[in-house]
Amino acid sequence: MKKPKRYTITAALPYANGPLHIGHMAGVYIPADTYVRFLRSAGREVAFVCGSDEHGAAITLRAKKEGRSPQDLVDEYHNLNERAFRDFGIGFDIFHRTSDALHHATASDYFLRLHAKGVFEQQSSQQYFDEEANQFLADRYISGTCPKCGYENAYGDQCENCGSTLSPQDLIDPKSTLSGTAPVLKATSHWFLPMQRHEGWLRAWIEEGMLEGLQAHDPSQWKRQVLGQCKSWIDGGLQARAMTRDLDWGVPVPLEGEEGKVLYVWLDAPIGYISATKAWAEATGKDWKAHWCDGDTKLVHFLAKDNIVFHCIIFPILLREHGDFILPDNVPANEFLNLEGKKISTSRNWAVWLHEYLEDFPGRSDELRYVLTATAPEFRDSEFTWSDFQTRVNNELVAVLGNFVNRTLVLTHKFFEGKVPALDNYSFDNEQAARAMERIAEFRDEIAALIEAYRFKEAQAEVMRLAQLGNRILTQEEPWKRFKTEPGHAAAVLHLCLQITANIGILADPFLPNTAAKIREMLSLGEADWSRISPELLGVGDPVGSAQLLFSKLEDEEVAAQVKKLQASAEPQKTDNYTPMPQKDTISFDDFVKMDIRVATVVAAERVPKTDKLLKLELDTGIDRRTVVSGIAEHYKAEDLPGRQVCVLVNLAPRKLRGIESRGMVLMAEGEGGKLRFVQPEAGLPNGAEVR
Ligand code: B3M
Ligand code: ZN
Repeated sequence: MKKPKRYTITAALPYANGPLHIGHMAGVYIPADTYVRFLRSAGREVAFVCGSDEHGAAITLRAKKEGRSPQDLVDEYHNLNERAFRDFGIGFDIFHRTSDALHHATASDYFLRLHAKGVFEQQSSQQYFDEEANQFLADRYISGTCPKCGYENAYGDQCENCGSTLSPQDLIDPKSTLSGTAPVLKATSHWFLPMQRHEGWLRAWIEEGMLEGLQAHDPSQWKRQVLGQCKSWIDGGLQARAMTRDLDWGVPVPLEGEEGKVLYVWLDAPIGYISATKAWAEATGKDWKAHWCDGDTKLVHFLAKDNIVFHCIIFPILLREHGDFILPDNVPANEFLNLEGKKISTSRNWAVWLHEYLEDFPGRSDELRYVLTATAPEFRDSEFTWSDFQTRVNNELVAVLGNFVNRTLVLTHKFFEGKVPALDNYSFDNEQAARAMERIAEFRDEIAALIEAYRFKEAQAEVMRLAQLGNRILTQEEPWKRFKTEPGHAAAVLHLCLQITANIGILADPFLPNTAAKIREMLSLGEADWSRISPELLGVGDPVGSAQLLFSKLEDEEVAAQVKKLQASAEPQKTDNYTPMPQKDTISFDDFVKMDIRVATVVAAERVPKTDKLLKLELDTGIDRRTVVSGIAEHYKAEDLPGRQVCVLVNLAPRKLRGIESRGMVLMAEGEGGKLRFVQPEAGLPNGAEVR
């Protein structure tokens, strides 16, 4: 693949109806910023664009609830989030907004161009209508039970719990979020994008990277979970999707007779990347078209897994139908970050808000960057806990990186008047020290390759390995002890450690920009420039500044205060009218281990005739295929179960139920009102995995 002339990097536009939290940062914005910082330090031409996503039903909903206009709501959160991003150091070239007139014009023109080309089909459809509120309900105005995971507060377009992309009519027991009543289906007409027409080229583009017979990108560089989600969406059969909505807030449909309708938020929001680039180009004299229409531009979308389909299927169709635009080279989506054992939830106030972190820990944004990169959900959901945060800050940043840099500079002032000493042709005692000089180039190439592959967690770990190598050399060579008898040795060791420190001042820049800048300032190195990385980065006699403290330890009280604050602010989960069963008699461990519980996948499911409660499930237990009869028909639709992973007690004696031999029991949890929910692994596991 030839080297791109320029880069357009987008980060998912955060909805302007709430503050940013660490899940957003770990999932989207830190990875994007890390990648862009690397590109810039490597001298590449980059446009890094983002902005507030200010339309969509969720925003009008919240505005209604708070008795204020949508514009007033988005103004508050656009300003809050823009400030938080800036204070945290996310280096967008522009943080635009979709309520801006330039965006409205760009999105309207875009729609008109597609409409003129006959891309859309006008279809009347049955849309949910709230008779009490007397209005049609867009996806986010409808909540109900997710058919995939049973989560009761799923939205009509997405499930916050399992990340599935839904349509309103998938929901079980749909309710209007305006009036709480069950909505009725009513005819309305909208402009649909017939996505099914695009299956052929989409499949070739996603699975082989081929577009019009040319290799457009390398799918082996795409994350498996991204390819997997796209493939299952395409295999599931692409449907026509409404690209307009009955709403009074958004980009009005620019056609006669369509008053009261706006562009679907997932049509207008991605176009927000283009309007943001236009606004940036206008302000800087750059050429926005080069960044969106030139095949020598590499376009990369950073986002989290619940936005994959919109950026890998819907937006590429819109880009291709328009005809002027390039398609993304990669969409390295992250999974979700959980917090202290639970899903982060804005509605339940279970989150660490970015602006509050910055207030509570001024000047310590690098510490959060570091830990959120070290624990990033790059390939599976991951976990943030305050105790792990403290451990990593104290045992890695303070004890390794901070300690190494501090000792190196202090010893240079103590023994060599604060100047880089000569590296005589001294042979070091240990091979690591001798090899360290040539290994600096290896670290550079390894870290660059990992960043280019969007594997930021591993890339950052490599930077820390270099600091650990430096620490080990100091500890093993003990220059402070041998200075008197072997000044040449001490000079060589400190020369080497200063070169390592200087190179870390560049290598760490994508991950720890403030820390890296402090190191470069202490060594008068100027801006981070990847091409300058070398074992001779510093010259003999160069001045070495006095050691600045890079990190300070996190105290137990600081962390305890955060955990207390989190628990105090969290909304109690709606279990107030639920009284759990009393605990059963104590059993021995031996009793427990007699049970053999395995992870299994539902292969098929059907109602047991003439019963209300029974479903007949066909399970792949990893050991075998077997039938289990389960009393869940009042809680799940059979057709929604194939593909779901469940936990099964496999060594339960077989029983005949309505003439069917049932071999095992699917584990269910019973909630308030006797509601049954599957007990399932929190992420995919092989069938047969033992539960213990
Ligand atoms: N506003 C973010 C979300 O789904 C959504 C991204 C739009 S990027 C064009 O939370
Ligand atoms: Zn779900």
